[in-house]
Amino acid sequence: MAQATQTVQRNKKDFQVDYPIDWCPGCGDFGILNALHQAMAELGVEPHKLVVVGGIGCSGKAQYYVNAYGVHTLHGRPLPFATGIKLANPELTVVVVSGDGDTMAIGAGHFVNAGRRNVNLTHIMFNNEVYGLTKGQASPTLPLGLRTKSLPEANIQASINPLMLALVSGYTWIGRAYAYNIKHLVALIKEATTHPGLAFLDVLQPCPTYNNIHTKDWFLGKDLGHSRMYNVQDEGYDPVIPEGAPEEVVQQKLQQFMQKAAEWGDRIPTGVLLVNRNVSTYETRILETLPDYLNHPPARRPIHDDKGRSVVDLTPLIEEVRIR
Ligand SMILES: Cc1ncc(C[n+]2csc(CCOP(=O)(O)OP(=O)(O)O)c2C)c(N)n1
Ligand code: SF4
Ligand SMILES: [Mg+2]
Repeated sequence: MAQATQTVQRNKKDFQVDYPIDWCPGCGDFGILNALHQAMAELGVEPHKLVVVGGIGCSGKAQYYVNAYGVHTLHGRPLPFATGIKLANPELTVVVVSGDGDTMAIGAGHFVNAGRRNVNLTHIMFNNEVYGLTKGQASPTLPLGLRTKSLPEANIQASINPLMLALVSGYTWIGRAYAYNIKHLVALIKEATTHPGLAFLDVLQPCPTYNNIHTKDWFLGKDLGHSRMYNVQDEGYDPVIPEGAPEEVVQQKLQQFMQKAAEWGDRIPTGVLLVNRNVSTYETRILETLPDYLNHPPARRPIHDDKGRSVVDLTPLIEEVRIR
C-alpha cells in the first residue's frame, strides 16, 4: 500500500498559499517548497487528504506554506506526530518536513526508531548544515573543520552522514536531491511518496544567510568548472533490492549504497540510492494481528451513537488517574 494513490487532476496552485513567505531571499527552502507543491499536484493528491508535519526551524515553517493540513510540532518531534497521524488514518498522505538539526540532533532518536517501524511516510530533510532559525550554529551535518560565518571557531565535531544513518535505522527508500534542481526534486518527492514504506529524502539546501562555505556556487562547482553533484541514475545505478532477494544480492546492494553514501567533496551523488522491497511495512505487520485494521482504523471508529451520545467508555481511564 503506497501513499498518494488518488487520481484526481490537480494544479500546483491548489497547494500554494496567498500570504507572504518569510524565508530569506535566495533560500533553498523555496525550491523545496515549489517542488513539494508540484509533486503533490502531479500525484493528484487532494489537499484535504494531505498532512505536512514540520519540526522547529526555518524548514519547520514549510507546512504553513502548503494549502493542506499541517502541524507545527516540537523541535525534533515531527516523526512521532506523523507516525500517529498515519496510523490513525492510513488514507492520508503524510509528509514530514524537518531541518538537519531537528532530524539529526534533538530528533535523532526518533529518526532511528522510525526506521525500525517502516511506517508508510515521506520524510524530507532540509540539509543546510546549520541551525538557520537560531542564527547559524553548526548542525550535525556540518563537516569537521569548517567555520561557517556565525561560528567563532572551526567546527570541532565530526559530522553525521544522514544517508548512512537512514540505512542502518531501516529506512526502505533513501534518496538525495538538490534544492534548486526542481525537476529532479519533484521526481524524487513523487517517488518517495509512492514508495510503500518509510522514505527519506536528504535535500542539499543552500542557506545564503549563514552557510557561506557550501553555497550555491560550491554545489555547482564554479571552482571546479563542473557541478559537484551528479545523478546516479545517469550512470546506470540500480537502487532496488527486490522482494525475496537472496542474501548475497542484499549484501551487494548494501555495499553499493554505502560506496555512494560515503562520496562527498568534488563528486556528490544525488538520485534514488536505495529502494528496499524486502522489508514489510508496519501497517502490514499490524494486519497480522488486526486483519480489519485498514477498514476500521482509529480515525474511522464511531465515537457517538445516532443520538449524539458518546460511545467511548472513559471509565478505565478515569479509574487509572483517580486519586485514592
Ligand atoms: C527543545 C528545543 N531546543 C532548542 C530549540 C531552539 N531551536 C529552534 S530551531 C533550532 C535548530 C534549527 O535548525 P534546523 O533543524 O537545521 O532547521 P533550519 O532552521 O536550519 O531549517 C533550535 C536549536 C527549540 N526550539 N526547542
Ligand atoms: S536563515 Fe538560511 S535557512 Fe533560514 S530562511 Fe534564511 S537562508 Fe533560509
Ligand atoms: Mg538546518
